[in-house]
Amino acid sequence: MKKGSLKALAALAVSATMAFTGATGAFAAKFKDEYKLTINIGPTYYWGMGAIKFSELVKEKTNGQINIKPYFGSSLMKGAQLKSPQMVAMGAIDVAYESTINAAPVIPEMNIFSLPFFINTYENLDKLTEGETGKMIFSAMEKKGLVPLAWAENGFRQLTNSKHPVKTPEDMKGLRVRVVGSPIFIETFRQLGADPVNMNWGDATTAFQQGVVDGQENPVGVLLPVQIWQYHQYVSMWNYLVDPVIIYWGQKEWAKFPPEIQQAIRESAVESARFEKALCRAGLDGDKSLKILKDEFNYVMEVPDPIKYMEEKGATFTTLSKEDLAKFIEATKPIYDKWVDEIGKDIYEKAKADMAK
Ligand code: X2X
Repeated sequence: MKKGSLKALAALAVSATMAFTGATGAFAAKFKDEYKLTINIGPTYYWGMGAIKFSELVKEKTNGQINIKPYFGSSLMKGAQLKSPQMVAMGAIDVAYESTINAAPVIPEMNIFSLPFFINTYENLDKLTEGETGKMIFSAMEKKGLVPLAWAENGFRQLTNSKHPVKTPEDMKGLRVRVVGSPIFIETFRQLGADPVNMNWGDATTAFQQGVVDGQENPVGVLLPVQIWQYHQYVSMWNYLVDPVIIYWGQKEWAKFPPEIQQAIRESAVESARFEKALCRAGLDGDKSLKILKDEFNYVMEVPDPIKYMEEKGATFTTLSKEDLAKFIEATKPIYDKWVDEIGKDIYEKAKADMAK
């Protein structure tokens, strides 16, 4: 074959490939090799499994065109867990699978979930995220240069400690508790007479091992992978507040995607969030989430009853009665006096109205 005809053949092959890949072919060259995802915890946490599911679904639904790599333990920010919204808005990180607690310093409306003893049940939480409150948070994110995609979950946060069962505010006195460095947490624990120590999650696990703190607060889905019972025997199931997880992209980068790619990513976020939320709630909401996992995702939980599992490992659970909770509500009133204004009266009223529906 002559040199000229070989060239012609190659040109033909190129144009055939372009015709074959269709409309997206025109964009293909613009996609990055890797889209960086930030997440504060590790891959073995339910929350981490949600991020992995998200990246797998995106790959599948975009025919391999979009490749998301999760960076665990806030490693893109050297562990500085409260920095994700700025980094994503700037475009230094593409996407976050992040807790509302970690984004609240930038989006104060998210502190609505951190008002102590305000939400308390999954039913209330769903009313907020699916209601006017959720819309208001998403629009606040849009104003900060973010594209919110879906609501996932970390969960209702429970108190653990190595000293004694905590049932009333008196039991909190002097307890050295690791909290996230978000101001509402520090103030709430001070208000209860505890000694809060703010620390990134990356340092917290070492602090538990070394006994630098007496306690911490996190949902069951975090207590399991860190095997908290090894350090803290006592667990108070007080559902005092909750952190949803939101999957969000940065607006500038998002605008570069053609609509069908945006659609595929959005669908993947929603589907992964449904899976992740069910993992976090499994065994804590009757058989509802266990059934979602089995029926929709063909997934069988390794730990279908997390409380029983932790008890068998040596944890002692304390459940708070209505009277005990009333004491905590009374003791944390000053937090509302200050924080409702900071979060916004408007969203506070919307949240109450959503829960009353
Ligand atoms: O830092 C925490 O406590 C954690 C892991 O729950 C969050 O990222 C909010």
